Amino acid sequence: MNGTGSRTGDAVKERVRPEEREPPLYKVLLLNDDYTTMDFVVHVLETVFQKSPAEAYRIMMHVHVHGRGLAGIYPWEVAETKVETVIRMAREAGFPLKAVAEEA
Ligand code: TYC
Repeated sequence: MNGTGSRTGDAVKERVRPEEREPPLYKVLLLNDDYTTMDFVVHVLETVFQKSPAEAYRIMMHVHVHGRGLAGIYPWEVAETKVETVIRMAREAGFPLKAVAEEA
């Protein structure tokens, strides 16, 4: 054995398979309600989810019409933190806005 075989074996075991190394992703969804103002939802989408004003308005209207809508897709810890941030901001502002994370 000249060593080539064992190197090849290692190369196979350590083959790069990006799709198997990605963390699972989670959708953060905003839910509609009758009390949270449209302006507040747009503000949340701009500040927590880094949406442009036009995109934030579009997502907010989608949630308003369809009941729920996608704010972003993130690894679990980021998604969970964004859900907590949305709910904290909403409660501090006196709104019942809800956000949930679900597997993408
Ligand atoms: N339905 C709310 C209203 O008419 C607006 C709204 C949009 C609330 C999206 C929540 O996630 C939401 N004021």
